[in-house]
Amino acid sequence: MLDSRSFSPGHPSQMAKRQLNRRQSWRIEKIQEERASRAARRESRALEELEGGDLGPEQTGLVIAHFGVQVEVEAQQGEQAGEVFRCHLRANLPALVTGDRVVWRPGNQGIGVIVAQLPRQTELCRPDTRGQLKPVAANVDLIVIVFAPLPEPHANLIDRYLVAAEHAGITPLLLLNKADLVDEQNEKALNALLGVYRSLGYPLLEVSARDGDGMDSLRVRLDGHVSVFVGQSGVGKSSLVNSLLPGVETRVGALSEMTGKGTHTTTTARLFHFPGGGELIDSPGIREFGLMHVSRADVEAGFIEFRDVLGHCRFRDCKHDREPGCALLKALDEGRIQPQRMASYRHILSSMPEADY
Ligand SMILES: Nc1nc2c(ncn2[C@@H]2O[C@H](COP(=O)(O)OP(=O)(O)OP(=O)(O)O)[C@@H](O)[C@H]2O)c(=O)[nH]1
Ligand SMILES: [Mg+2]
Ligand SMILES: [Zn+2]
Repeated sequence: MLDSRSFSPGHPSQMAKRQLNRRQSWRIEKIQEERASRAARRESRALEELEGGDLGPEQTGLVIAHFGVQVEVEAQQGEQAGEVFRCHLRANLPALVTGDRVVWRPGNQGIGVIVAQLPRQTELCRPDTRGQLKPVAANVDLIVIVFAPLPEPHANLIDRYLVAAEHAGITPLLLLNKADLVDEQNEKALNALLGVYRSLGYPLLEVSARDGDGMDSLRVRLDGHVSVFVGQSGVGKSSLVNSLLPGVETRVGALSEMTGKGTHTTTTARLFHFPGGGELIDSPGIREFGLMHVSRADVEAGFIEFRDVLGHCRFRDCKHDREPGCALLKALDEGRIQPQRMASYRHILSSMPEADY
């Protein structure tokens, strides 16, 4: 979750506020550090106890959820296949995420120890509040970018997800949920938005988790895939999971009456199985998707309509701003690149640190 307001060096008024609060935030940081080190000590004691007792044989498992220092692992082998164990992590393991495959050993009372992480096929990443690249889901092969008439969709956020999907080499699917809320007022803007992505050739579905409209075609599209639902808070990701998998009952939260935005109801990515095969990861909604870890070339590669155009500018270091002989500007002029996408591209670049240009 990334809220740029909390760390952008930005406004003078914020600076003053921050200085006032510096002492306070220093104190909070100290308390958090102490709390974390106490948790780490507890964790290593628990681990020692487990390792000292009777542990079952090494076997493979699937990380289905993540809780601070521990993860939930589903057994994939033997009699206990399908059972869920809360697992401690041996020291020196890399950070695990939902969807990771691991080697682990069961202990007693539903507790186990992770011994190793198995290689990832794919990795969907996003930067944390410090701009550090963090994986959020592993081994998915379909990124479902969910948006809705309400909260109002941001094309730039969709474009950022598309860049992340292209970067990770994972197929994206655009999903308009809450189709029941399409009305005369929002229809025109929504159709324009959908038109942009349709003309780029991205697959697109319109559904209503509430009424069930279109849910069958979504089910068919997800069949046999490992999918992750991403998108703004409140677009209905968890509601979609509930509609697709009756009985699961993930928590759903109403939009804020004040802002019309989501209330960040889902707090950890969780994996669910389809009875007929395939998996689905519900992820926490975000406010803003920073892409500070990718280079300018990565961003450009994420705009699929730029591909045939790039490399044809007169200057090799063209910034596609107002340079003469710029192939992108020409394509924009001729309608081969849509103004909204060009604006999005510029917005993403302007949010990246200078050094990445
Ligand atoms: N009208 C309508 N409302 C819906 C639909 N799907 C979900 N909602 C409502 O939208 C609100 C948010 O739904 P959630 O499923 O919690 O949204 P989310 O994307 O999981 O939100 P986070 O977990 O915060 O990221 C709830 O009040 C749902 O009842 C739909 O198809 N139509
Ligand atoms: Mg949710
Ligand atoms: Zn150019």
